[in-house]
Amino acid sequence: MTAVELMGAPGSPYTRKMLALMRYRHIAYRISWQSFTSQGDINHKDRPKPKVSLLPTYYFPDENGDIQAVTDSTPILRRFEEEYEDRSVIPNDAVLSFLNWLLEDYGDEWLTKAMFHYRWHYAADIKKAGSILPRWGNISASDEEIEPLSKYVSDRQTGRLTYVGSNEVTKETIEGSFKRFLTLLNEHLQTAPYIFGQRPSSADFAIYGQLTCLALFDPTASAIIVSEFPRIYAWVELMEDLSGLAVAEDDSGWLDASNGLPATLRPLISELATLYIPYLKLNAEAVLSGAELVDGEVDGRPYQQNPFAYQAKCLQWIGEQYAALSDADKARLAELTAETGLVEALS
Ligand SMILES: N[C@@H](CCC(=O)N[C@@H](CS)C(=O)NCC(=O)O)C(=O)O
Repeated sequence: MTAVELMGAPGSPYTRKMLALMRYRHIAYRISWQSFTSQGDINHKDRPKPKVSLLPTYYFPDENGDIQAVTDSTPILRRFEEEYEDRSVIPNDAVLSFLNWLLEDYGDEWLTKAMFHYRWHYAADIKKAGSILPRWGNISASDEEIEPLSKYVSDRQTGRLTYVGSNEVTKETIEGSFKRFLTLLNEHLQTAPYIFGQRPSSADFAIYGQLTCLALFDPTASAIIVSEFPRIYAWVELMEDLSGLAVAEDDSGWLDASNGLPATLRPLISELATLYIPYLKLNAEAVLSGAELVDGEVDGRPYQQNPFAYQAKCLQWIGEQYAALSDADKARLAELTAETGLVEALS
């Protein structure tokens, strides 16, 4: 089978999500690394540009064989589910699949706030990222060539902090919820190697992607994880290459929810109910009303950021996924997640 082609960067959490996913799924790929230029164009000169320039960018042939640039890991991951049969990352139980969707989205859209915040808020992290990021795509460039690119990338990314919502108002919310998430994941990993049992799901890959930055690269966050949550550091290293993991061909290995959810999974679902979905709603209200600022409360603290249209879409997709559940599955979801507040938050 011909290899899938993409462009990405080792410092991009979504690139790492997809590389690890493709390794696990035995999807052959060919990657070219994003090369920073002082013009700031992250696209390949000889390749079509995607509608929104994001990493990773995939280059897929359309029905006429013309190459199209495609971004957004969530639908691309599901496209692979259609195209490749073995080693699926979506639980076959519709209720678990829905919870997996939510946790994947939480990883992609909320944990990324911690990722961006830790990388571009503290001096040591800015310095490291500024010196390493431009080198990944230009490994043989001289130090003199890299220097202006370091400044360019640091200025550009710190300037984007307002976009992800890292600022003095939200700092404690982002850091506090991140440490709480680490505590909960650390508990849960003591019951199983992956979120939904004995095989990795798309939620594991999404969370792993953000943690490649937070655990392995950015010094402030990494120091917290190494000293307080060594299990999570170890988990991230294991997730990186699961190409050799043996998984049952009969789709077994997903957790069995017939007797309820593991006690350690429920508090992670509560995070969705009390923090992530309320945040998405607040953002969507601002987007829909054309407000200049998302301004409200998240996690019991004041919260402000620029409205983010993409994340209003995320909320809409969650609603569609929920609506697509059968009545019986909706009832089972309510029963399995009782007292987490999830179903109430979805209404
Ligand atoms: N939802 C997208 C997000 C991808 C994304 O935001 N990528 C970041 C890098 S980690 C990016 O390319 N940013 C480009 C920019 O900041 O201009 C996905 O899942 O792929």
